[in-house]
Amino acid sequence: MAILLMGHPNVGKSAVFNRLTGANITESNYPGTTVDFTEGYTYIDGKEYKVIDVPGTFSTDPKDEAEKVALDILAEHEDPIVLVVIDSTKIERGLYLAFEIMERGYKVMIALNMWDDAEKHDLSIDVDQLEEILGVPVVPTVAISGKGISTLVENVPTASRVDIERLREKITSL
Ligand SMILES: Nc1nc2c(ncn2[C@@H]2O[C@H](COP(=O)(O)OP(=O)(O)OP(=O)(O)O)[C@@H](O)[C@H]2O)c(=O)[nH]1
Ligand SMILES: [Mg+2]
Repeated sequence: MAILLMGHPNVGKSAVFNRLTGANITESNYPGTTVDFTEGYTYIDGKEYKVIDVPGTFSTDPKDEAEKVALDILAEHEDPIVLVVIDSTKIERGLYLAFEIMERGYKVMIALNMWDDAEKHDLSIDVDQLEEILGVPVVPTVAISGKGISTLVENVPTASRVDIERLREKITSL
């Protein structure tokens, strides 16, 4: 089983990756490209998961080589869990990508990273309501301090697919 860390550039994917994985990580070039990606392993409830720090991507419509690699990594894994890492201070942008990934039928969970910055800017995000509406785990994290990472790990087995039509109905009736 694979956990793919996906998100915009500079949202803290690698910081989350480092928290999730141990020392045994490998960095390599994606075949035929100059794009680097890193993979490691973690054990959750006695089950081994391959964790991949996927190159940053803005959308599932690739605009450059790194984004193309991100989508290739997504396509080559059998039913992965996609952990979408979002900068909490730019939540709409991150959710846009999360929606695109959900729409493709992947199991998804969300880390609202940079939660410390959101608090500093007095942004109030109702995590419980967001989780309720989306129907996937949503966990505030501060990857640099490790805050929220254990909750993130606990939630990996509950990552889920989203019925996009039902989600649309829910959102439009808000
Ligand atoms: N304040 C704060 N800074 C963070 C947090 N997580 C990561 N950072 C910082 O944000 C910067 C980007 O983190 P990275 O982990 O490199 O982000 P990334 O998504 O892997 O970036 P790319 O690989 O370039 O796409 C670094 O300076 C981190 O130290 C967080 O939760 N809070
Ligand atoms: Mg990175």
